[in-house]
Amino acid sequence: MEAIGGRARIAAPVNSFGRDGAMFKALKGMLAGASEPIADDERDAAGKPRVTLARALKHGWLEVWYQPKVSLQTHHWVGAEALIRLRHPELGILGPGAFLPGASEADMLTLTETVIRTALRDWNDCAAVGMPGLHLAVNVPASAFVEIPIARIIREERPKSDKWPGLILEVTEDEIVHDLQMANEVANELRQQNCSLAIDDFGAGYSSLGRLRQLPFSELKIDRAYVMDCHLDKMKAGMLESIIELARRFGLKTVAEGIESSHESHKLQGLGVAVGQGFLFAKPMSKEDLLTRISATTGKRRVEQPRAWWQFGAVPTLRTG
Ligand code: G
Ligand code: MN
Repeated sequence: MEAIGGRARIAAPVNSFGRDGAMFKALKGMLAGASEPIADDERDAAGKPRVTLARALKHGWLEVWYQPKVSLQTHHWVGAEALIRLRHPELGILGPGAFLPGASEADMLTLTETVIRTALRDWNDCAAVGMPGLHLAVNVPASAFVEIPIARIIREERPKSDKWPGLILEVTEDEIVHDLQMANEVANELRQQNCSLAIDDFGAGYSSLGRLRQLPFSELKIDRAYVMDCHLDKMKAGMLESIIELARRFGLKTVAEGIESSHESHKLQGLGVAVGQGFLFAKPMSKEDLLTRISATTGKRRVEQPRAWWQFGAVPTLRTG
């Protein structure tokens, strides 16, 4: 794989930002709720819509939702993970399992770039309702670090406020261990923008512990498989102890994913995990719901700011005070 310097390979996502490009349509749809009718060839024999990422981009059906990450000690929100959802006119809200399998690499890159830009923009709204400390995270396939100028996009589109805590980019461990040099270069560029990498779904794949030490991550997200029933399963608790010890030694913050019960939450807290995410605390929610919930905690009212898609490129002004 080329190092990140290989920016000549910046392809589809940036070019597709043009008037007729996929990015243009994705953003237009996301921001304005635009929708084209579903064509007959987009249905199966029984007339049921066949949903794919390409069609979702074309129709503007994608939305960025957020799932809060909480301090296991205080249960206060400390961050939120951006998760893609598809709002289908006939089928309702769909998760990524329904439309990402089989997607082309170009469409995955368009999606990734759109989510990054959206999360950078959405932080301003979180800050405006009184939660500037909310650390947002996005999921990034390793290929995107080579194909998209992520550091440049962040530099250009990031909120200019000094309260901005940066963006966390979640990458799965097995994807990034293949190219350590690339990962380190990316991490250095990101650090200059106050951003960092997190290992996603840790424990779901396999990676040598020695390798982990060489990787420039600052957060380790423990896979749901280790979390489920960890208060009952001694084997799991033992493995969690090793993972947490490893993270401590390498200076990584631990985040447990998929916490569904208070038993699991207490067990993880006892083992030394600082941050948790899961249905126990909050399910993924639309940005509207996120802002409403933040507003209810901070007491800071939302000021509706309708924003048209063509204003997307502009740096939003930060409302303070
Ligand atoms: O791979 P990653 O951890 O980024 O995926 C997050 C996914 O896990 C999201 O699609 C989200 O809806 C789902 N999820 C989040 N919390 C829980 C949970 O507590 N239980 C279950 N079953 N799924 C969850
Ligand atoms: Mn993730």
